[in-house]
Amino acid sequence: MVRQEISGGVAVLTLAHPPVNALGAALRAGLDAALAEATRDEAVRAIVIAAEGRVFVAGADIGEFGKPPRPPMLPEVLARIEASPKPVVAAIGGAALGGGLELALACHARVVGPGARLGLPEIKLGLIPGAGGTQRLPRLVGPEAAFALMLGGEPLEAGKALALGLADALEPGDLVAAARVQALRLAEAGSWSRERAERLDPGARAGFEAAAAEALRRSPDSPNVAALADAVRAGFDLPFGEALAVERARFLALLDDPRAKALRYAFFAEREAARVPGLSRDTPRRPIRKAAVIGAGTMGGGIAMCFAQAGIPVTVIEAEEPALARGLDRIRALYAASRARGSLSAEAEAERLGLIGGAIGLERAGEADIVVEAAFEDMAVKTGIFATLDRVARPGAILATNTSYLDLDAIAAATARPQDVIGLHFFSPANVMRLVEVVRGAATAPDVLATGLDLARRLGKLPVTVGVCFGFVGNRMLARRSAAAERLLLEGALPHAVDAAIRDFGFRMGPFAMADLAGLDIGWRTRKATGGVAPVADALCAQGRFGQKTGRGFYRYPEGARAGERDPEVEALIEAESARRGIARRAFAPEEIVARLMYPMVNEGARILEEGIAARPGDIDTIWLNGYNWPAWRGGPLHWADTIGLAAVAADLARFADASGDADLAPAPLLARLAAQGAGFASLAGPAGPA
Ligand code: 3H9
Repeated sequence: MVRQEISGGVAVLTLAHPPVNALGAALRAGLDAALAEATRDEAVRAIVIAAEGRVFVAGADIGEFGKPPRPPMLPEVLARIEASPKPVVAAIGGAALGGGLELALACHARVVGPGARLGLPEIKLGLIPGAGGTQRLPRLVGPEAAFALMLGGEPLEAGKALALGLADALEPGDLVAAARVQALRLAEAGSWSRERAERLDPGARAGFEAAAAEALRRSPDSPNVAALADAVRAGFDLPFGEALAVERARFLALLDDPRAKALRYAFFAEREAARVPGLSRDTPRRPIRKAAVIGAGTMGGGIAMCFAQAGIPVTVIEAEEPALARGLDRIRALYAASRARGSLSAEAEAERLGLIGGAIGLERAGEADIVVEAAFEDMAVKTGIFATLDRVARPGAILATNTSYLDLDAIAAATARPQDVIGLHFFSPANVMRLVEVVRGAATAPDVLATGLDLARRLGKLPVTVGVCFGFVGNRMLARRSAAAERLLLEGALPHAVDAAIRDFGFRMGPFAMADLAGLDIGWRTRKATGGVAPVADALCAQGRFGQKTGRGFYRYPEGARAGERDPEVEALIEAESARRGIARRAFAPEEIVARLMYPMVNEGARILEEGIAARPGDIDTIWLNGYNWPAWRGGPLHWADTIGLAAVAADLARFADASGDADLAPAPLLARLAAQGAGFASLAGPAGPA
């Protein structure tokens, strides 16, 4: 696990623990032993710690968290490195994250390669650095810069790390050779063991405190932001060793916080979602060199931008010139806005625009290796397009649809090559949202699915494989929430109260504000096509209230208003609708609103699992976390339901079903079974990592 090579007075210790050199117990022990040996060996004057593989060290082994501790603990190993009688230099070629960077910080110098990325991302796992990061980083780069890095959690690239003083040298060539030279230089100068400041510089305190106050103002309820500020503050108030103890205590306390557990669950669920039943590394892939997108609307344009960003030439195809011109103009405007904001350079903008072409007529899709249809959401329109694509697309091309509700198998049946048809359900705005539901049809060939997944990753997306059903995973569950929200309106809640309860739950927006933003006409059209009913939303649409774009929806949006305002007309309409149906209105507490909206979604998730539409609970949670802004620290709807207890969820659902007469609300068989066993969704084949 740790290779040791000694030559020219330098011991190079190479960490070799694939895939990411996570610092599990065995690697910690191996490193500790190798260090002790190198320290004893008189032929060794200096030590280099290097690593095999793309990643230097991804941090502590997250899978060990929550299990009984296995010595040696990382802080002890790092203390021994720091106190080493021989200088230790880290040679960092790839990512050094969390405990990986803390390891490098305990070394006496850091030499990085151009591909190095240095960061302390613990905050994203609901934690703070727990192996000296909150003390060693501020002493190296200053408390304010260190606090900003730990608060953001984003890694620095090599050049920036060098500029900040986090890295001592940037070596584009032989990294280990450069680290050896550096280590010998330190040994000769005898200056590696220079005194570490016992306390942080009091002159830097005001700047740090201002940044800490701002962070707490922005995240008043995040336990780890407060803990991070306290740990850094301890560096001003206490000697190094005592400040380390403060950090460690805060880190260990956070490990048990349910919010941190949910974030760890999500980390592993996301990675588990990459494992798709029936596929393997050996499944062949089809080459994707050119793409075509059918439809220059918001969705089609966003998808085309994803291809351009990945360097894949893409042709946007429309039926008529004005629609194409409008679509291409919209893309240009989005890029111009990014450039104005400073998030896109003029060169990158020109490069991307150079990759996006426009064309009229489906025949122009003939050269593409993949065609993504993003036309109007209507079965006849889609089958018409696919029948034509069948004629014009080159043999072996992947034919993808961006449908969000329609039956992929019916669309595939319009072609003579259903094995080449797949769903790529992007979320809006497609160039921003990370999630893609990759829909596997009954006939989709394994190499087509594998290529679709790879392509989504190439586009910077997070693909999750789903099966065919109305709305797939995300929208099918969302439909339950929308129906429940409508029902609540009729029973006595008002839009602003429902939205407030859902925001307090952790969503950035409530369902009604969200519907106003998306446009109420979208759901209206779908309901008309599918026989769905939403009494309040339908009545609003009948009055031309389509949401923000018409200035009126569930809320009203006076000229210049940033958020919607309560609208007495809407509230009167809702009350009239209740009266018409003979429903006695009553008040709802926020907890009841949450249960009424979320439990039916959880129930639908159970049905989705039972039908095999999603392979595992973690896939469903990954979809909700990345496509619907489910609050990350609640770990996704099914993980959240587990934290409540499925027996309680099932009992409430049974009550809702009785009270409403809606049999769909009764606990799904899988949910009822798990509840009866006292088990949770986690007991099903779930994410590999522990919670
Ligand atoms: C920490 O360090 C706390 C300390 O302050 C205090 C300690 C006392 N542990 O992401 P990938 C697995 S907290 C265990 O697909 P990539 C991952 O599950 C930690 N496993 O690769 C996957 O397994 P599988 C702070 C880990 O190339 C495989 O490695 N560190 C860990 O897209 C490949 O992962 C972080 O938060 C881990 N730490 O990205 C960094 N990391 O193949 C977390 C990865 O079985 N890691 N695995 O599904 C990352 O951000 C990315 O993995 C990385 C590589 C950028 C490194």
